[in-house]
Amino acid sequence: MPDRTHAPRPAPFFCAGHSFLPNGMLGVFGGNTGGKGGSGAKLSFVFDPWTEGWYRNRDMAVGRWYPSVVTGADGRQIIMSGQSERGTGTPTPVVERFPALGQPVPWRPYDIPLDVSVQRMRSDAPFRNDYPHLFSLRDGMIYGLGRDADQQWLFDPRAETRTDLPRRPADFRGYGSAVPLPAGFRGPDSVLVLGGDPLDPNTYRLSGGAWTAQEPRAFGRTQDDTLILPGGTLLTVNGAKDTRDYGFGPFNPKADLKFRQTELRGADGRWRLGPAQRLPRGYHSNALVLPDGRVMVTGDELQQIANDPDIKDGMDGSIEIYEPAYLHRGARPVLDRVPAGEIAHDAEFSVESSTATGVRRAVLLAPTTVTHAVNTSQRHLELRMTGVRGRTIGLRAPATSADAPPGYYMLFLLDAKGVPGAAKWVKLGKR
Ligand SMILES: [Cu+2]
Repeated sequence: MPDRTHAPRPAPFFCAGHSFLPNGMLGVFGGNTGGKGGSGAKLSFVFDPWTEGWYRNRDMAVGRWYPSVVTGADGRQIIMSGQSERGTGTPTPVVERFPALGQPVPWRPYDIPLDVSVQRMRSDAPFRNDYPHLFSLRDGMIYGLGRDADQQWLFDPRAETRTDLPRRPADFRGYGSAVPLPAGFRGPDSVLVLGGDPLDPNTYRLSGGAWTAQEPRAFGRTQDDTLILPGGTLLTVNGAKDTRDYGFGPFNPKADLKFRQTELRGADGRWRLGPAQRLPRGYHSNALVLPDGRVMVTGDELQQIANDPDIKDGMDGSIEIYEPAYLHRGARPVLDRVPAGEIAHDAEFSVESSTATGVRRAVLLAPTTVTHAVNTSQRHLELRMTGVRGRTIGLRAPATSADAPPGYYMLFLLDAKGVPGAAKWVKLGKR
């Protein structure tokens, strides 16, 4: 493992699927046991970010290499797709849930799931291609958006049924990003699908059961990551022409500039170019928003093969930090204190800020865990401000767990210029 201890790699969870649990831990499912072009592992793990420890749970019914996982409104995880234990070319239609109904949802950081079982669900998800985009939207339904245009499905996690969504306008999308669009005080009710085709710069929105073409980005690309920033702007980083190809042929580490080019989507839905990344990052790249408002960009294979002089150590070398323009517009709002305990949905609560009078917006941003451009957990919600008294700002939590699944969120305060301060973590959902 590329960690401080250099302990032996405990399990082959290479290219697994993951999302967060209400207790702040990460559920990680699947992997690759090797052979047969990639045999799916049945592994089920939980990662504890406080101790950086791993806990093993009972195996899934099927192996999964390249699965997707999403956390639903009840805090349980739904696991779909992935190449089965029989090897590449055998994506599993089996849908499983963690923890199984009847077992408690891990709620607090000391609730460590150990030896907990998954449960097969009655509905199947016969995706022809792995790593579908999965989202739990404000209606509590799970949206399964396959890479194939004709495999767009709606799953009811309670009734355990699957129904068809309309065919997506664009054809096959491989390793493009998708984002649940911010929807103000409510949870998201639409998804923007981007990337996945180097020849198609368009973006496509699924909303109200219908697809519409939206503003294009400047370039088509695959392997991109699109993040929601604290103010609701979208940021695309990373990208390639194809797996291990930045535009000048397979395994050529030279990159067409456009694959290093970041892009930003403002409130008007229009895209504009941001700065170029120092290095191109495509297959197995990664990106996330840090609590201080910066963006961390990392991962990739090809440029590291070419540029990492220590490649023999087997570690992915570099991290780039992007500082969005809002970090360079002068003083930032200060968030001094947030509730230490759990915040119930729809409850009023207060935070303390020494810059309270300048605060115009308060926002929850879910942490993200992304791989292969699949990011099921990011979510952006505005919090209603109920009043400011001195340093105290009254806020109201999102109405339901369908709007915002239980768990940890970054709480950002923003000023009139849209500048966010550094976030503090809050725990949403009260037992
Ligand atoms: Cu992979």
